[in-house]
Amino acid sequence: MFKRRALAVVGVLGGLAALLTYSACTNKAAQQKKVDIGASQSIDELMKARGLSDMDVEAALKTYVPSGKHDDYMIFASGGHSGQVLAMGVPSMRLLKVISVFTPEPWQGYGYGGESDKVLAAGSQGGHRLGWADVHHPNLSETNGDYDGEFLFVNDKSNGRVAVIDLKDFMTKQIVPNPLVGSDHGGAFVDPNTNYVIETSQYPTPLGRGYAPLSEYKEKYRGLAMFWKFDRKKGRIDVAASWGIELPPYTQDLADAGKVGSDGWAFINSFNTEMATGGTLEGKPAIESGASQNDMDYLHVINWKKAEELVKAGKAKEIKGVKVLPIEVAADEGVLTLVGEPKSPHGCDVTPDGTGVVVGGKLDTHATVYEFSKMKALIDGKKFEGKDAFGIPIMAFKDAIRGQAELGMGPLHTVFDDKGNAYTSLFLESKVAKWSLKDLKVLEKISTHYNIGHIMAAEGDTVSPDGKYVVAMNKMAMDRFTGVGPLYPQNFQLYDVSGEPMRLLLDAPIGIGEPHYAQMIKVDKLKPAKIYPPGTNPYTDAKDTNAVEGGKEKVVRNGDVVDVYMTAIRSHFTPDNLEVNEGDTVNLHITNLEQAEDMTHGFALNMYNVNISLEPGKHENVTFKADMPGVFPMYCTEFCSALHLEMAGYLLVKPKGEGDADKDKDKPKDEPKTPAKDEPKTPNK
Ligand code: K7E
Ligand code: CUA
Repeated sequence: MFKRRALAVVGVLGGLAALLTYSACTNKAAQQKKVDIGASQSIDELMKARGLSDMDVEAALKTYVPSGKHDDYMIFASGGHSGQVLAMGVPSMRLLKVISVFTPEPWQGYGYGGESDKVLAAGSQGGHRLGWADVHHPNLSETNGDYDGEFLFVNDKSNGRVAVIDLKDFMTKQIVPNPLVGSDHGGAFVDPNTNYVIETSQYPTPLGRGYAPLSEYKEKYRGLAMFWKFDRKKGRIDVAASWGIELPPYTQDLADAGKVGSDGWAFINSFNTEMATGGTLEGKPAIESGASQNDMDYLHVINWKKAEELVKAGKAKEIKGVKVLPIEVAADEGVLTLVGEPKSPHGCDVTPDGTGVVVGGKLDTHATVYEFSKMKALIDGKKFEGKDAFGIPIMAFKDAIRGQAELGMGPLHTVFDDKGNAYTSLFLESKVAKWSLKDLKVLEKISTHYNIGHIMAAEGDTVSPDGKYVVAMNKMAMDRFTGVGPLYPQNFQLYDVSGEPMRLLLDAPIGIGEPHYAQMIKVDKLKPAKIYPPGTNPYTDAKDTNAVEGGKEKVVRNGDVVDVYMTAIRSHFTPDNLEVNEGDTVNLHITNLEQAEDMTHGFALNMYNVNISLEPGKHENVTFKADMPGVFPMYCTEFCSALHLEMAGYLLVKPKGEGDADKDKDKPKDEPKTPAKDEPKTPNK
């Protein structure tokens, strides 16, 4: 025990280990008592006092990142129903930022009167402004199959949307609602050069979201694989250049893009090929049992490069303005082919070398590894065992696979390391299974606490995974934490997979939920900005046309529209007092003149629901209708200086009939004021 610990310590913190002068073969207790760590307690005494084992101390040494030191990796994790994305450091598992994506977030001034309102509004579906999202799968942009640290894409399962986050400033720049589907799941996944952000539907609905009774499910309901064209230069999805492939009304699930030799292909697992629609009140089986009748569902194998050509050649039909390749065309042209998947498939992960596709099975004990070259040969040679009800060719299962790995109960998702190993989450067994891609044999298993869903590894789904760390994203936490009521914390568990056996290092409850997928990137690939160039509008990535320079502040009135050109700098706004008339439309153009790191000012206007964040150099445009007369303090919401509390001013909204705010300025000071009630009501100009 002692020897192992000493070695681990040397490995992790060589310097400290040397200082502690551990030795593998001496009398431990006597030696260690001498180790003074500066707080009058030896490590042994500390361990005893805190009830820590050797393994606990090893885990602590492997994850502790001293103040001022930075983590090696960053996790981008789905925030689940919160609609946000979490950025966390590894190995410390410290939460660095909750990136606001689909849901308003006050600290970042996201959705409270500024430019971000337009991003959120663009994410409306069917004219409804949506107040939440169910984020499932964050995906980093890739170049040649490796994370490049430039962009992050996430999907909203509940409302069928995809968002683009720019990692220059960790801000959401675009939300694209899919006008065709009722929900999505597979995606957002990118191809190895991020030509496309791929989004695939989950629960089938009529494409375009029209009405059709459930009795016409087979005829009218459909799935969709959407290929959102990504314009990397602009950093936005080019909606007009995007297109889709119509899919049968099976419930498409996870998806992944091919890489290396399988680049140009995409794979989607599915369930409910029975096309069950429930009807529990009428005594029909629930979808859960209706969808579990067949022994096999279908992996969808898609040649998207070919689909792209066919769309360009005019073979698509338009639904709600989106070009969609019909099932018949996709089936006939070899764009869409099916192959069986055992027992309630879940997960769909392409191996780092692009030769295999790993699919789990929630009610199975195996993960199936499909061999891309075999499937390609079957498709090219048109060797099929039949067609489904929609005329889509089906490959024989046994001819399409490399083999099956017997892993344990309920394998879901799989990630990879740098040594040819795969790590699969076992939901029912609450374990991670490490297995070899070479012979599909299990090497070891380790417990999670509990009911692991997704799993992530350092650079784990790139062409060159790093190994080192694996994180389990658990569905339950049970006995892990101090109670916070019946809704338990969501828990990430960090594992060291650099050697054998795997080691549990740390629990990280995240405060929001329920997260699904995450990706982990080496931090040296990220190049986030520290400040914005003066007057930058982050939503155009350019200097705003209304950007304000110091000394050029002004108020311009045009009828009942008031434009305020304002600056913020420690510790005042200029102008700091505004007077408008009830009913005026007020446009605030605020530039933060600071160019010093971390000198963010906030701008809050109470009662008007205005709250924005002004990072150094940032410009914001806020519009509101001054429909509430009265006096409204406006102030800076970031503690920016010793005189931060003094960074304040007033908005005065003069009630209708009390005279014009501008007109009053010209009146001689000594003119007696007429009480409002005596004045004739005149509309504001
Ligand atoms: Cu398995 Cu939406 Cu990726 Cu959750 S899904 S776990
Ligand atoms: Cu600016 Cu507080």
